[in-house]
Amino acid sequence: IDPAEHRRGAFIVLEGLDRSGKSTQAKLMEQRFVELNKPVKGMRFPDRTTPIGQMIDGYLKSKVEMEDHAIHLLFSANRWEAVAKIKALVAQGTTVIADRFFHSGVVYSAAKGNPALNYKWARAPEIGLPRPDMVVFLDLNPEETARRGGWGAEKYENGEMQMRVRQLFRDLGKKDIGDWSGEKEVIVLDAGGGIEEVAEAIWELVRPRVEAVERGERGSLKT
Ligand code: FDM
Ligand code: MG
Repeated sequence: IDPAEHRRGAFIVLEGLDRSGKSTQAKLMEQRFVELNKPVKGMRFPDRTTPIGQMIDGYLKSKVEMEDHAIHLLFSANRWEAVAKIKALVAQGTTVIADRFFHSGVVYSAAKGNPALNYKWARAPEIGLPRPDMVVFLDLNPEETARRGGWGAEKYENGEMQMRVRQLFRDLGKKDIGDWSGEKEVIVLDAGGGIEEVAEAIWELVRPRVEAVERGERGSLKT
């Protein structure tokens, strides 16, 4: 096999609290790929442009009410509807950088504290989605993110919820993905520094993983 012929792209996800700098960092990471002449595509979840995404948008803006399980499944469906695109991009050698993916889905729903919607239930509809090659959680104290111009008026943008979300992400930082590799579900990165400093720290984590994908060491995208 000629590895160059079979080279897939990587699938990298940035996670973080609202106002943690995720979107900024996703763009900066994208630029690095562009500068290196590596094909790259940025995506974000929820993708509010689809019909399902518009329902989610209405929920987040408190225009419509939705039962906790129902909105959870819509967030998940919003990922499932993007799977064919993600797979096609990665297969053609394009690296996909996603601003949130299924870890947000599981964590935000579990953080609501609804006893009928625990972590295990929340994880189930995400089974079979492409598993990112790396998930970096930009870790910041919610007091700090609140200072950054504060949160808007969207659902979940309150201190208590953000605290619980942060704790669940930090727990995932200690959890193995459950195969032989010993990889963690999430890599927790201190995002308290300046924009350039954080960008550099992210790149130090991501670059070797991308290079491993390029060398064919990580096989095909796992589920
Ligand atoms: N969110 C995001 C969820 O609750 N579940 C999900 O599956 C995803 C992808 O939606 F509070 C939450 C996280 C956040 C809100 O996200 C909107 P953005 O990144 O701020 O648009
Ligand atoms: Mg937000």
